[in-house]
Amino acid sequence: GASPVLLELDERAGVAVLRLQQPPVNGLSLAMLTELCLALQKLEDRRACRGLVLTSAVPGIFSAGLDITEMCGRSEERLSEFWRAVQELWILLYGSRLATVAAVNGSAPAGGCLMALSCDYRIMADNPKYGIGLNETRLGIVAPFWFKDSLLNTVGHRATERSLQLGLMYSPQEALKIGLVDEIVPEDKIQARAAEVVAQWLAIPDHARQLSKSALRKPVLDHMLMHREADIQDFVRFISRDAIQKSLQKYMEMLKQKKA
Ligand code: CO8
Repeated sequence: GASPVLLELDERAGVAVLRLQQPPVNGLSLAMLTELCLALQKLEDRRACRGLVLTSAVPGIFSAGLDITEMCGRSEERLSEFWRAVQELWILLYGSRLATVAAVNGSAPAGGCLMALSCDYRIMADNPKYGIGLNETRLGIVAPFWFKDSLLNTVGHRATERSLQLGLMYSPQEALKIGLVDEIVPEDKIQARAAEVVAQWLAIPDHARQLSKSALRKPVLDHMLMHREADIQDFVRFISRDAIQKSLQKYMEMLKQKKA
């Protein structure tokens, strides 16, 4: 089928637009993660590219986060491979040399929210139907430490405590209020606004902006890199538990019923 990652580079502006296109909900399967990492690495290696807008080509959905079926009834080997790919996506995006802007033009639960949090700036479409947040506890699972750190370093300790324990999904207005997104704009203006913002960030000399970014993010990245293998083992052990498998199955059934 068509590629799940649409990539467009404006050489003159030095800005790439990456659109997620994996219907119905831009779920992050292993295949999708692999494509996404390849695209990001390609941009990272392209001297002509200095900025990135990350957005969705699926109406109403930024990304539903990790593809839950990747965590149901899989072998340990497959789960490890999947989790390594999730880590890789975060490492590339959180540590990118590019100025990155998330144009959140739809719902962004869990892994979707993490992708947005990994960017330098978040713009969300002002549609009260959309939600953003780390809702892991609602599935009976737990956001890993680097998901937690990404949120903590964006919204602070108190908001993170409530947010993670309750698995809160925020409307655009609420997300703006706690600083989970930086601005909200009418839905039809979001791509134009993202281009404006990325241009603002690119007006700063790259080396100075990059060193400032790295000063804030390197400790968080180093912490993950140091514990990467243990984090994979923890994930595999946790997700393989019977009780967790049951909980994920229940959540998937709830998603399907909601539809009927
Ligand atoms: N994975 C797999 N399938 C999904 C997912 C998903 N994350 N989300 C939705 N789907 C499926 C639905 O089951 C449905 O399938 P079908 O057509 O076969 O019935 C189809 O996609 C369309 O979904 P909806 O009908 O629900 O579409 P809507 O447009 O009404 O709603 C939403 C879209 C808002 C995205 C909604 O689908 C939703 O809330 N989905 C759940 C998202 C979610 O909770 N994601 C969490 C994933 S976990 C994660 O990312 C981090 C895990 C960290 C692991 C740590 C362990 C230690």
